[in-house]
Amino acid sequence: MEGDQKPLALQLCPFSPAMEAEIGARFVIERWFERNEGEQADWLAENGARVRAVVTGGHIGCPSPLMEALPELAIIAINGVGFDKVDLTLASARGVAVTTTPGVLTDDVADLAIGLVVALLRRIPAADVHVRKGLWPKGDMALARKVSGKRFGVLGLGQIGMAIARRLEAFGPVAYCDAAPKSVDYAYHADPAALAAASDVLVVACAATPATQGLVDAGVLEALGADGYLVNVARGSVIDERALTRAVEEGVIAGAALDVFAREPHVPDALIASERTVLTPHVASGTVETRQAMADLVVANLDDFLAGSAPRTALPRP
Ligand code: 8YV
Repeated sequence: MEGDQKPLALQLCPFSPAMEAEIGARFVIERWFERNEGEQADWLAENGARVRAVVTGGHIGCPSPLMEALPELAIIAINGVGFDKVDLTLASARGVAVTTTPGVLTDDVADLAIGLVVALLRRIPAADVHVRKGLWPKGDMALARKVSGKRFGVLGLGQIGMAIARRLEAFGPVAYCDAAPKSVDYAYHADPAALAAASDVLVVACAATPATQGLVDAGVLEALGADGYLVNVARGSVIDERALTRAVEEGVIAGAALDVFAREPHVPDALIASERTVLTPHVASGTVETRQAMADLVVANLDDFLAGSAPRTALPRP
């Protein structure tokens, strides 16, 4: 296709060069994230009516005012599984298909969750610093906590939660909390605080929805207790971050390992300063292999759209 015959797409965040090349072979790309607000407004006034696709990350989504400013928008292709930053009702009303990349990142997110559990309890980042900073010859570091034999709680037993639970079985008994019991052998708790009270390590793996907003609150953290650990690979919005920060500072819980935050890329200073935390910058799906698989699925959905078919992993309309 020649440049000016290709449809126009807005790219809302950076992707790998290979993914950008694939999208660029199919669309004229507007690199939206590189423009300031004034430039965006000018560009929209001139070109907004020609935009057919938005390509974005799960952590970015598509702001509703932007969706509303694109009358010919037909598809929002998310490079991720989270769709909490897209108003699906608005998209549906506007006839916009919203696609995600389910399945292909499940293993990576579950693997990172296990890595965070072990890193947190065994204090692997602190141990690394102990060696690197030359502290070892001066003395041993403080003892860590044992992982095997701990009781694990998984908050949200969807595809990712289940993959985490399966891996955790190798370490100790697993229980879970979800909207309703599932046909699994793990102990079920209807209430997050009850799950926290029955867990040494609580792993948050639920989707961010209005129902899960702030689900892990001060009460859940108190129930987890001074010997309890929290791990979050879901979304920052599922946890009351102020309550968590306080709980970490005051020793209400033993520690937290977090890949996601309420206002990324901002991380509260107190969480950064604390020795009770292990922090990663939203990298659960961030491997070469998985990002390639995600890119392939994004492009396959765009190809479906361009061919006039239903995109293969479009979300159901609400
Ligand atoms: C990605 C994610 O970090 O799947 C999601 O919803 O948040 C992550 O996999 C992000 O979407 C990459 O674009």
